[in-house]
Amino acid sequence: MSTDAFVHPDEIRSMFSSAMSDMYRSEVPQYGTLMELVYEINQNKLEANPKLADSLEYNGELERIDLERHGAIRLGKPEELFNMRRLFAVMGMHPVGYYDLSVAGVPVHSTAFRPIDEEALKRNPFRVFTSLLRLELIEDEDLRHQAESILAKRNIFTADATKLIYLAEKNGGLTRIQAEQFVAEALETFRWHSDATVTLETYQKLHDAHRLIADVVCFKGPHINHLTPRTLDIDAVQQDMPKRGITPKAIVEGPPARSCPILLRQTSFKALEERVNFIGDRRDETLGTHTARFGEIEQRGIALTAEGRKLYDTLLAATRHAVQINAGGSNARDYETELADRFRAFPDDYETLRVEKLAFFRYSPTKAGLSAAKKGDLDPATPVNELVDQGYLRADPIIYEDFLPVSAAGIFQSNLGSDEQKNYSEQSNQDVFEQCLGAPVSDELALYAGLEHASLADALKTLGVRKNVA
Ligand code: OOG
Ligand code: NI
Repeated sequence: MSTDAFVHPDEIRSMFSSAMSDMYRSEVPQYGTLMELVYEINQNKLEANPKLADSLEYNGELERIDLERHGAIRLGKPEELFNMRRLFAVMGMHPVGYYDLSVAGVPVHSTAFRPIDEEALKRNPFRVFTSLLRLELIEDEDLRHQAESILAKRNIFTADATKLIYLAEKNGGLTRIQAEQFVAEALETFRWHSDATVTLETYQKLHDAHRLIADVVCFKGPHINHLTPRTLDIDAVQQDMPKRGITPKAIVEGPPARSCPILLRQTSFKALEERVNFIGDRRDETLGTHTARFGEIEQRGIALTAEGRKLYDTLLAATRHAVQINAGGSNARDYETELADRFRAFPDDYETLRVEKLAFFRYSPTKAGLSAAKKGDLDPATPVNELVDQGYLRADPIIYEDFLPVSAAGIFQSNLGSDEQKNYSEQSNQDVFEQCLGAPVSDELALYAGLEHASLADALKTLGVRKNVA
């Protein structure tokens, strides 16, 4: 390879994700503790459950488990979102999905930047949940204008990062030296800055309007606010966290524990109170603090079809209607019981999930299928379900790579200081979000459906069978 060949975007993403993890570990020590705990529990789970280990290995997920994490940032103005899309594109991360967080009384809407194709996901599935502040939801007009003019003055990207993004777009990639420089420069945007851009008084005014507004508006950049490792057993991690001095939020967000995990389960904890220097503070004194950064863990399960997702949303809404968690989280056990009861209506074996088309699967021919095809024993008109029953075709869960708005709302809420659940009416505005982004967001369901179709078409072709779905 010549020295000026381009570095693959997947490799730049891995470099960036590992640099980010190192930075976060040094900024937020509890993150390191959490990583150790998650690693130990994942090892135990794999040892105790060889079937799970085999299936992860077969699907190319075993290698990515320890690399796997997501982060989150909150941006202040459209131009920041537009340029963030360009920055993430350099590392093969693209906007997928639209999340309206006004449902949680949080004035943001969001997308996830993530790799899209299967190979890229296998190499490194690093994702960043990215929110844009919706200043139009601030009622006080003066305060809104003040926030706008503070944000107008800042540039969250270094001059060199901007230049390297431009070069990557113009030349179609970055050389090794440019890629290394890009990672170092991009990291600057995500770093914590303890110098605020405002006085304590302005901070407090914005904070009173909404803590999140102060977090976005008063600092030089969109500090990464958490990095989340993927665990294979979230209940075990949640249970062991207090032993390591970490206090998790009252409940695990998302579906209940199941033998076939679906979608995403998450829990978080408050990590750090930062000391902040406000404008006008004397050099030798620190008057204020700000809580921005937290920790989170997640467990991922199978991606659901539109129908499966509808069932999930219905059961979750019914649970939340029946039991609302109070601010202290003292009725968390009632919520968990209700959730488990309601979700008995959701089939919990892969075969039913597949046959009832509630979830997405990756198909591949088995050894028996290949040898039957070779011998000419396969009737080209055999329906898919029969091929599976006969052991000629195998179906593995496609993992959910995205986020859940109600869970995200719970995570936001908990880190803004309360476990109380709030159910607000929606104020989605995907069009405006996409205008700011300068591109449409991909539809996650279409991506999973595409993966399933492609794998089935490939498998059937190899087996020499026509597509007969039923
Ligand atoms: C993002 C919260 C959402 C998740 O995993 O759902 C999130 C934030 O607090 O900025 O990270
Ligand atoms: Ni998160």
